[in-house]
Amino acid sequence: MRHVFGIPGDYVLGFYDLLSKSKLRIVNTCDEQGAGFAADAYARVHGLGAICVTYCVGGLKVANTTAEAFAEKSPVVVISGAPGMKEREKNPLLHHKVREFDTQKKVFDQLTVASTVLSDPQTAFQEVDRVLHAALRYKRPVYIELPRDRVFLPGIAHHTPREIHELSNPKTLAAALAEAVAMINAARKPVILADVEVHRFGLQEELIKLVQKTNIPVAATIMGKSVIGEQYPFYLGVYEGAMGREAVRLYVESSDCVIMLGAFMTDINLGIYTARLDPVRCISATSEKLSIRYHHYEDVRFKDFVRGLLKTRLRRRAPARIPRPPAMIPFRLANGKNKMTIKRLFQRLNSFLDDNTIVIADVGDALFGATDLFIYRRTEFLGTAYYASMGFAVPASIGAQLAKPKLRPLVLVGDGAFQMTGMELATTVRYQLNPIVIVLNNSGYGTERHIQDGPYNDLLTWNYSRIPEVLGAGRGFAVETEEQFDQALNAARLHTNEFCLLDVRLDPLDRSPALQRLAERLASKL
Ligand SMILES: Cc1ncc(C[n+]2csc(CCOP(=O)(O)OP(=O)(O)O)c2C)c(N)n1
Ligand SMILES: [Mg+2]
Repeated sequence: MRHVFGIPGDYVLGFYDLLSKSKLRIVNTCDEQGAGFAADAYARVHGLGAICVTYCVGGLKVANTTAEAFAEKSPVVVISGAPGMKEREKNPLLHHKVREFDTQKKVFDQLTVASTVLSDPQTAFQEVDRVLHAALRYKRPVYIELPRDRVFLPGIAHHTPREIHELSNPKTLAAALAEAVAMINAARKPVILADVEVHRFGLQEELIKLVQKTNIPVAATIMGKSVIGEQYPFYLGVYEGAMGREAVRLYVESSDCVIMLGAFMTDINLGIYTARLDPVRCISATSEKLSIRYHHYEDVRFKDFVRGLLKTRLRRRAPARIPRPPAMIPFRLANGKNKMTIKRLFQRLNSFLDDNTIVIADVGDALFGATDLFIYRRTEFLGTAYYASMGFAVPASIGAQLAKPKLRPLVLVGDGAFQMTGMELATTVRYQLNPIVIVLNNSGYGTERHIQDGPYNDLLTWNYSRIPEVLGAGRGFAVETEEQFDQALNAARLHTNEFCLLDVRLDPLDRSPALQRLAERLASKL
């Protein structure tokens, strides 16, 4: 890890000074929430991310982004400054304190897998090891509080960071693998359902090897979209119950052995619970549990199970006939003067993406429409398809690009979400990043309009394409027609030294087919 995101304050200034003299690079965002989303994206792409903020006023602002990292399994280390231990005696009213000195710590206990207050130099290093280990083991956020009078105290000398390697119980692992192999080999029509943890645990190569070894086809969930390059011939598409493509649903639900790898059974992942996956036909392996039919195995690590499968005698079968994602329709400008629509926007983007793009979708039709995008390489798609906090995408592009500078982010963001955190574009200018940001400007909270509409779904229209004037950098494009969109994208591709923002004006009621299906389901649940 080479970057730490955040905003300083007096309770953490001492540590910021140490940070600035270290090999880590501090990335200042405009708002702590921006830092939180950036660190989350950094963690998703790189494997670990960090934010450093001040006590309560900063810390509580990243409660939401930490909640997201927890819910969607992203290992973010939250470091917060705090009043010194000496200052806490007699409970004085120091600035930023909410109720008790440990109020913020208690909040983060709920939002992280491990937390610590580094109050004792004797145990501080061990504590850091413990929480970092938890972040890596569970791929979830952790919290480290630094009382400001402890920052410069020496810890115990000669500490070597302990690498803790948790092991599977070899006998349980062997038994689980034996049952899995027997079930898979006996199956007539096995299928793999790959989800988010394949990405978080870096098992994409193993997944491809497993498929190559067995010729078993793969579907992904919407959260796991792009864990496998979508150009692979054994890739079915996104499975999301009745919400997704019917051919994929039929194939997966008629399988007699669904091998679910790292699957997260959320409502959106399961197409608002329209998925029909009978446990008796399933193998489900995650970092938390392993079940095969109705049997549960304890103490088997997800990685060991997936790697273990590669070493077993899984039968190689004749390639099955599978439904493939629909061929990309080459985008042709039928009539350039046509008004832009969501559907045409995604069609055009399909041919724009290449190996060097990372697509980052915010909540709303940016995410739903993106289901049908064709992602070339694995992992190069980020979205918050479960916790679904608006405002993720623009700051996430900062974290993603710093984690992998070769990638140029393509941000898809609704106007509502953009109004929350879009000004983090300033941070992209400061750190010389160059995202292409497409604002889906439908004058409001479009997703909600389709569930239940009212004046509360309207937004003030901003002149998004003129933001570069305010920031003194970047290029803006106002897009009304297909022709303008096409031209703006081409110009953005060539304009690589700073951000480009496309303000794409859409009809307030326009929507992608995926959003239409989703809104119908959600409206029936109100
Ligand atoms: C932080 C946050 N606040 C509120 C919501 C509820 N919500 C879900 S979708 C949505 C509208 C999103 O509007 P916009 O970003 O313009 O995208 P669109 O739906 O128009 O495509 C809202 C308000 C949310 N998901 N996250
Ligand atoms: Mg909108």
